[in-house]
Amino acid sequence: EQGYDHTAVERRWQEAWDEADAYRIPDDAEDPTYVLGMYPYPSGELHMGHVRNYTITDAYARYRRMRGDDVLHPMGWDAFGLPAENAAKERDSNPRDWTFDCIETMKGQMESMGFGYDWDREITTCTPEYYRWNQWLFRRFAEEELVERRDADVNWCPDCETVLADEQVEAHNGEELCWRCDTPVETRELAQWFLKITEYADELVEYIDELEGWPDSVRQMQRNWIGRQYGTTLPFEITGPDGSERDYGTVEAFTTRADTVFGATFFALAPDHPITEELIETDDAVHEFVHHEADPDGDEPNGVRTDLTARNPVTGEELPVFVADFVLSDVGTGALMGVPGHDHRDHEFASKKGVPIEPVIAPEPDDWEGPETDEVPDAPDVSEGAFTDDGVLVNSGDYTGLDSDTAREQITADTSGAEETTQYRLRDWGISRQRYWGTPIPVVHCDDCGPVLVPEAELPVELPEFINTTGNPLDAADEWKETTCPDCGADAVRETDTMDTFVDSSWYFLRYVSPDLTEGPFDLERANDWMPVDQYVGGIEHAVMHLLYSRFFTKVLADHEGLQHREPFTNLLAQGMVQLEGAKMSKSKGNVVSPQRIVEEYGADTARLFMMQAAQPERDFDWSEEGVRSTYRFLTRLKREVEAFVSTSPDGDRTPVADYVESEIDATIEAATADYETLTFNTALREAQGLVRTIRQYREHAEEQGEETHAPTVGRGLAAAIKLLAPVAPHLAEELYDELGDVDGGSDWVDEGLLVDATWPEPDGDIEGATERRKLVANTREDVRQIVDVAGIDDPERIDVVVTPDWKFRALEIAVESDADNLISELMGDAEIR
Ligand code: ANZ
Ligand code: ZN
Repeated sequence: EQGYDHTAVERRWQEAWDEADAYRIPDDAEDPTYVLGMYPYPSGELHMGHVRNYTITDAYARYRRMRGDDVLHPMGWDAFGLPAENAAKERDSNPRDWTFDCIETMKGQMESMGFGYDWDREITTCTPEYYRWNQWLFRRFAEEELVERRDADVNWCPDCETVLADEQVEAHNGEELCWRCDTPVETRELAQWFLKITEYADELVEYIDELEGWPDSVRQMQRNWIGRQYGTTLPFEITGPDGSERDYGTVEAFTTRADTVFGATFFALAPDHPITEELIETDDAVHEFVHHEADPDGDEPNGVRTDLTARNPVTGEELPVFVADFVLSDVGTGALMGVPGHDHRDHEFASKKGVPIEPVIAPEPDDWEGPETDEVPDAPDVSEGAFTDDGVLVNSGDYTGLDSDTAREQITADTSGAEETTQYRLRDWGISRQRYWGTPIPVVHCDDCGPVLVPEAELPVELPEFINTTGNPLDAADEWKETTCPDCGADAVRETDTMDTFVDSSWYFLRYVSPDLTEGPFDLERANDWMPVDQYVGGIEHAVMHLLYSRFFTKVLADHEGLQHREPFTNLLAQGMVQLEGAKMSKSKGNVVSPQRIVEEYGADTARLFMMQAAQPERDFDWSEEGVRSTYRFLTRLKREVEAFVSTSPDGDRTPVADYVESEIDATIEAATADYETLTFNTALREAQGLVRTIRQYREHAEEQGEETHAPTVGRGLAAAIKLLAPVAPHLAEELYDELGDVDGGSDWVDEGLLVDATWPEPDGDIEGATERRKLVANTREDVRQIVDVAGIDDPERIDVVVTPDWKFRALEIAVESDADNLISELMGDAEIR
């Protein structure tokens, strides 16, 4: 089967859109619909994931534009990051050249896909024009006390003598190795810069409830990431062995289950708790455990008993103190009370260490009416496993008989030193990266003044030339490093850490509103008008970090820079993966399908249409070459249908069948429009294709009857189908729309000008009628029998099995309604009945 010259068609219309400046959005637009795809990392070439992501935003942007909205649909480059630095080291070139080469390639590919961006708003984060505003924002955050410098662990390669980013550490058989020399990586403490996102933890978790345009899964992932928990901190007095002079005082332990305090049978400290660090010096077993045995990432809890005891503040009992690797130093207080009867991990640990396991919570009986009227239930058997639900307290002194909720409150209130505490899993965001290709952190270190912010007037602190060394090239850039203190003028050195690239992406959506502004990161008034992003689309892998950091930045800018929006993204679509034989496409698996090849062989329209048709955008789907070919055949057939219409200029009457086709047009428009509103492209496209089929059947039917079709019906129908396809297959749609205008009467169904600027089709007739009629379609043999009955056909037994809901039956129904006897027999005569 011959195809069509997709290359010529696509080139022609890309040029026409360019010439017409079709996607430019003027600065004075009032409140454009903001449609945004997550900007790509310029890694070399577009992959299918990009193509899917950007087809979704492009289709939606084109749809909104045809609905009459101003649309802001920009694109840019997340251009800093380690791969560029690695590539530069390998090739002995520099990250900048590599990055800009990649950008050029990918931009060309985007243009060949027909993505309609306002390229005047392009941003590239590795340019000083962009990253100076990262530095400016760092200053602003510092001024608002949202920046902190503190020690944190980093990966250190003793052989290369350099800090390694997490991505430069490779796991091999349980060992963490340096990516370049395979030396086992050590941990070192270094002063690092943090953004205090925890200050916003409450607001970040509470606003999740309002994000109704986000997928539930992403909302839940953010809630879990923030991990807010209500609980109690209880003070445990720690005592050394008999004769010990050392006074350890009290250590607080955080618990969400104060109701289980009577079941506490041990106490445990984190391997890097200050008391543990003291014990390492004096207690060989603790030393051995911390340095050689502790495995916080392991499946099993491990620990060692110390010679300390901890006094339970509620019962007065003395508990053995362990150092245990499942106690995390940065959670709660770095110490916990162990309740093996009611916590799985504690149970496993106690079983291993021979610590007693005692039940203090019983499942609440169904008819439980409270301690005043009922016997306290029996304690459960917890010897084989913990009972972890809330319930009724047993073996718990005066609290016995209370339910867990009440007990938690009372125990917290009654115990001196106990306090209600809210605990978060969220940590402050460490943004220091010991590498070159990122935004220099705008700080100077002075022996006298300490770390000093680089003054605003001296921004940007530009990256020096790249130096190919083993470590951080900025450390080796002596001339660049040596400077003077902005405060006292003494000799000083620059901070050589650069920022995490997630800083760049935390506010890039604001930069698009005024990409060339030199007075600030974004034009406030315009940002207030244009934000938030109405529809954001990207990969689920960004569900937490990028999307959480962006929310954090937006809130800080709302509090301190006058931004009138507290959330950046109203609607979020997390697109599914494009797979091959059920597996994610990846170079290592060798199952990558190149978008470029598909565009060359079948054209961008086919690639786009196939993807949007294959599945709902949120779903994963399998790439299928057969599916691609069948999409291509559909477009080819559509082109033929339009050409057949244009070349024959039919002149038939408006028959009942034409009426039926008219009502199909209306019903299709209504259904497809509703689908476009919710970005359910696959069903919208099925509608459009169904309409094309109906029109073809109408023509074939007329030919069989030796009649001609009604031109205004076919013209309107084809125009509608083309418009419904236009957001997804814009090039061929534009071509056919152009051809459709050339036929006699063309101006009745085609507007002047380009299709990108045309208006979305509207139903003509009584739309409710059309949709209703569609519901009445003869779906089953019974339906047809009824229709035939009403029509008074003599021999209903002729109908054995009814074919699928073919248009002829719908037409038949209309014929029946309008008593069109001739049509009825005509239709019945050649209906596909076996
Ligand atoms: C006593 C207790 C009894 C706890 C019980 C739980 C169940 P989850 O488990 O996610 O709800 N915890 C406290 N500090 C910790 C630390 N630094 N490292 C590891 N675990 C720590 O989180 C709350 C529980 O985590 C706390 O409540 C504490 O164990 C443990 F039947 O205290 B629980
Ligand atoms: Zn100084």
